[in-house]
Amino acid sequence: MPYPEQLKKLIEKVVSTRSARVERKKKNEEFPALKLEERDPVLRNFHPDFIEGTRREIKVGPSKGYSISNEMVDILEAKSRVSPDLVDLTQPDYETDVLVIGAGGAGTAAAILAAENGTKVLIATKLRHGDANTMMAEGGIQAADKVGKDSPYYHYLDILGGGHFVNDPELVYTMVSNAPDALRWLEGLGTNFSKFEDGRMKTMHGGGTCRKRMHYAADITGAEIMKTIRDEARNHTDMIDVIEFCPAVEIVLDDSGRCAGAILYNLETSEYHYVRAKAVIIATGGSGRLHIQGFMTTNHYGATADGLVIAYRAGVPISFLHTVQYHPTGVVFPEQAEGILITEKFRGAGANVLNVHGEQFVYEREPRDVEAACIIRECSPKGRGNGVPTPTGKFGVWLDSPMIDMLKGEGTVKKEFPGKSILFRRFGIDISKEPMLIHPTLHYQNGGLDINNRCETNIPGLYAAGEVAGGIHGENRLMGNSLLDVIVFGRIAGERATEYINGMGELGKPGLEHVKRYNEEVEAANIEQDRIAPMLLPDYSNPEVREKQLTKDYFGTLS
Ligand code: MEZ
Repeated sequence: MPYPEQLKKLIEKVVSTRSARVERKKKNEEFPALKLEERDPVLRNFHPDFIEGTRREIKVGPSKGYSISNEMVDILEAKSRVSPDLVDLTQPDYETDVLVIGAGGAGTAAAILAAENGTKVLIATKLRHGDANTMMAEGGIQAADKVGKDSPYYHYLDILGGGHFVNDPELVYTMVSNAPDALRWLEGLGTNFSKFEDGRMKTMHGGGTCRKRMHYAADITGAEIMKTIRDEARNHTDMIDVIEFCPAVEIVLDDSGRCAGAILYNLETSEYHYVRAKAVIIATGGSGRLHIQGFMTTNHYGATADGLVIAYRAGVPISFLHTVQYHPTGVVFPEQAEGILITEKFRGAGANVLNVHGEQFVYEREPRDVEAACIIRECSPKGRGNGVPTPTGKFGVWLDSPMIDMLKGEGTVKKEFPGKSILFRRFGIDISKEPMLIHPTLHYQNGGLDINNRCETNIPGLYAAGEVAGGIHGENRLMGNSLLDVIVFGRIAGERATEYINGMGELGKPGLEHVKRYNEEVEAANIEQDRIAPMLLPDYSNPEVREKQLTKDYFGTLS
């Protein structure tokens, strides 16, 4: 659907301020960024994490008493899909050395490294190999690889600053110091990064970065990386098997508390299978499909926190889940594309964010949480009330993509942003000529399972990597550090799991005693509910979910 007349009229205001804004940008006269002390009040008043009544303490499990989003508590306090006494674990349906649960970036990188180290791997995934948030990542992957101009040291400081200085320093150190190697590994496997004619990789700034270190493949970086590593994994036919449409629904532990595999649920046959494995790597990604606070999301349909639920039930503590990442720029019009990511790379390339009057109100490269809070403040009647009304009664602000061609030359938008150009063209909108209407969208689970820098959890033989793990990004992740996270920690998990199985001896008797205990704890806590988790897929036939998604007034929630 092209822009209707009332929006076209409002776009004229954007056009009227554009030339002056472009001239200022050419002279490096940037809109002032918020000072550190100015960020906090905006976050407290307008970031969804701070809305009262949206969190509660979890009453059961290893992190009992921790206050996180209601939607997350709902699934963590739910009961198992299986009746532990009825499951026969004497005859495994599959046997392997390492079971990798999840087939996005982290799981696939883990599988490749385990296989290269001589380990038999089974990847089990809920949907198809590559159906994951990695595939949908757009803007890039950070790595401080420009000797003399950048260093992992600056990368480290940026991550800590973006994460409000509460990140796990060991994890950050591990990620930034492995980043240049991770990038070389991807390139060596054939990832087609955008390059200059002389072969140097193109790089860009992201929000909160002090150096240009965002490497990218146009605006489809995640798809390019995922395609490359998926091909690589599938070429290890002798070492890696993949079973699709089989999500894991419980971890299995042996009688000495070590990980002994998992129970899978076959979505096609409705059967349960026991996979006996000497080690398990959880790489199930995030939780955007919980639609926390009714927010639209950038996430793929399988992002329902399954790995988090089963590892928590098995006894792995969680952290940093009290913060959630809302990507500042999700599509809010056309409605059919609601929630879809519009990469931060647009702002990295110079596109301003503008209110209904065509005025800039925020520096476009603030860290994500600050940028999102400023946009919500601009839209909210309790804030500045300068949002652009959409035909269905929502509000957004403009992302002025046509500026990019004026700054960097005609044709840049089409060349650098082919994914988004094609998407909007389907609706009759040319984003090199007209701005996009955006609003923050639920994007990333900042926290997750506790791991150390070897990707070990507190359960011997149980590893976690990627979005399911917490600590690396503190309370707010910066752009381009999630593709990096999945590759660095995926590779580490694969190597460490191999090391572990080589020295572990024989597995003991497998069981689901922990599930029984968890169910009893839920009952003893008088939690009134009949929820079952992992939820596996969001239920859009449920009016409660539909209502939240389609009709909830975010600004009402905020007030
Ligand atoms: O890391 C991300 O979330 C990312 C690169 C997103 C984007 O804006 O493109």
